[in-house]
Amino acid sequence: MTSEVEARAADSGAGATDTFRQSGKLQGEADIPPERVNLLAGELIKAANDVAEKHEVTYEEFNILKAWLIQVGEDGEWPLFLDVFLEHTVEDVNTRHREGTKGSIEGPYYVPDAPTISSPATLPMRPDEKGTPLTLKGSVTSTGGEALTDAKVEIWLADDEGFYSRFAPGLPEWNLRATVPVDSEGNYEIHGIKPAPYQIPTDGATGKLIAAADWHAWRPAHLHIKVSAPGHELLTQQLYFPGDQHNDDDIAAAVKPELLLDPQPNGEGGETAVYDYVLDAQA
Ligand code: MBD
Ligand code: FE
Repeated sequence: MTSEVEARAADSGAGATDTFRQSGKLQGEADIPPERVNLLAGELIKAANDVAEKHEVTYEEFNILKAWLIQVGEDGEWPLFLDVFLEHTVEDVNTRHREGTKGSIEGPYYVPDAPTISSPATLPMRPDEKGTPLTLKGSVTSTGGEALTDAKVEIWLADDEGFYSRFAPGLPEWNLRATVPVDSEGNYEIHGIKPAPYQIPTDGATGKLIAAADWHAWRPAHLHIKVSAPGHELLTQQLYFPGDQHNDDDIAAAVKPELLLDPQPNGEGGETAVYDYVLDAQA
């Protein structure tokens, strides 16, 4: 069934492009002053020229680069490519000032407004959803230690085969996605599954580069989370599992030691992990 899997991976790339276009992320940001564009675009182009000079790039290599750049766009994989290879640095420089919980990259597969489910929440899942049951629970507080009782936790997970709902056909619309408001004490509890290690789509242009360079396409198993509360900075984050073979060589370089869970067996075949969030107040 290789062709079915390939079709689904390619759909994920194109879906991420549509999702980005509809996300509203460009509003108010389309007006970067010329000095700044000159600085950033100028240095980026200079860096590319320096590589061409240093390694004496051939016309064959130059033309393969052109064809590949065209293909990334045709496959709808610019969000995928940029989120995998660049977002970690952008995330890092934009959250350095924080005292609260560490964040990580959003990646290409977030969708806002997932159904609200009150805590303790069970994620929308198929009756035969594969994967070890996982409960994630904890508190949401300010850096001053007060419970943030109007916080909400959004979560989105790939299924056991590495597919995200809304980006791969054949999955229920909101499978493994939810918005969970904390309870009256500022605590949350979410029941879902432990995702599997994840391979980014290998059949598109991004995968072609990875194969051509003899890299690997793996990310460690991860949970995607956003935690928000009025008056506080939005936390976009991922959580990981100790011992995952790819924690130290994530293709997206998005693992931090503070983001490793410590899940414990719950005695019923599943696991429970506690993770407490601390949000910085908005400046
Ligand atoms: C993912 O699931 C992901 O989290 C990132 C960062 C890139 C591609 C797929
Ligand atoms: Fe992901």
